[in-house]
Amino acid sequence: MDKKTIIVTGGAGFIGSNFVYYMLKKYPNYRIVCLDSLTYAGNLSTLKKAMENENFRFVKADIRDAEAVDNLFTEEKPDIVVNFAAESHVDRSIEDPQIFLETNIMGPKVLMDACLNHKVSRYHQVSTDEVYGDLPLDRPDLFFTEKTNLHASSPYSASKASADLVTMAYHRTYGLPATISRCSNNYGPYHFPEKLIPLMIINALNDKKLPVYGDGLNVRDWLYVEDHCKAIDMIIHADCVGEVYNVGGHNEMANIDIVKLILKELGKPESLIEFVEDRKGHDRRYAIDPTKIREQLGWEPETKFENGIVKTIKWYLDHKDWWEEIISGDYKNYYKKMYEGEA
Ligand code: NAD
Ligand code: TDX
Repeated sequence: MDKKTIIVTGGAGFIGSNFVYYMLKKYPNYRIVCLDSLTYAGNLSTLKKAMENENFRFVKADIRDAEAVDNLFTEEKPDIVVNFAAESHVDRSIEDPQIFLETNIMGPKVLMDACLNHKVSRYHQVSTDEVYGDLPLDRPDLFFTEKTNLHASSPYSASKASADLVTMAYHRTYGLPATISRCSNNYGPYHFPEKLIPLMIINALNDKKLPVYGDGLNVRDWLYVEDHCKAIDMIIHADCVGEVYNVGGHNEMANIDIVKLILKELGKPESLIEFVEDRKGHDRRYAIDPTKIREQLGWEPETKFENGIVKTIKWYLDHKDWWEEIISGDYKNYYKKMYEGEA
């Protein structure tokens, strides 16, 4: 395999860091450069092992900072740029959309300008199934395909849908060699504790209440994070400029069932479950049709949910230092405001 340099933005976050490790392992001759501004969601400790690899470089910078981005592109001459950097939590976007619009729309614009200026051969925008809005619970026959209209519900998903439109506009107008992937909900190691699965694992371990929104029947389509990394790897190496790929493994589950499963695995009582006020505009069901990526690129998910969730719970049991440091910091204030009604 030719030597390539890949800039991975947002590589100190959940999926980006998993992607960094996936690529360093799979392509020992690639140079992987992580650009991340280390927001509350970015963690340098997550990249500790990567730092020991001479093919890896970490650069602290903001994707909205055109000068910093341009300088990095001049230094590194990347072949490929994969953009994971984003504000990613729906609840935070409902509290305050501003930073979501700035980071998730203007950030990709800055990166794409740099890709054009430096003739980068691929820009990959990591998007989400949330750009399609939601599906009703009583129509299990319906799935999101790449042709489904964009119909975002939250400020977060609207910002991601906007970035998708801008990416496709750059492809058509300026010939940017771009691709987009729209993946379903990921789970696995290094998932930030504000998200459903890690939040429930950590609260259960601490014998704290497990806050389930609304009736708990909202459905998400869960994919083990490594399977998402594999899909992106396949896309960026395929001859498929201008294409959008949905990524998902047909693993739909109601939130309440996930929460009960976690409690069972940890031997904790269901009395810890607390139904709380619903999320505003809460999407009912997400479900991805992955036919296109399967047929065109041969992608298949490898990890079944029943194995992936056990592996994930074990990871959180084995990596208490990682999450204890997070929940004892600024995150504590977010938690109090979000779940305990404190200003
Ligand atoms: P995350 O919140 O865990 O990580 C985001 C990372 O981006 C952090 O390291 C943060 O420091 C960095 N970042 C934020 N703003 C930045 C900026 N302005 N400049 C540079 N770095 C910045 O997010 P995640 O869950 O890993 O999601 C990664 C990407 O995948 C996002 O684009 C998200 O929309 C998409 N996605 C996530 C999921 C999911 O289930 N988590 C599913 C589909 C798609
Ligand atoms: O405390 C909670 N209680 C609860 O019932 C939290 C945090 C969530 N939920 C529900 C809301 C959702 O129906 O669980 C479901 C999953 O919630 P999140 O983990 O916040 O994920 P979601 O809103 O589905 O969005 C995620 O998947 C798509 C990621 O955060 C996005 O970045 C990605 O694009």
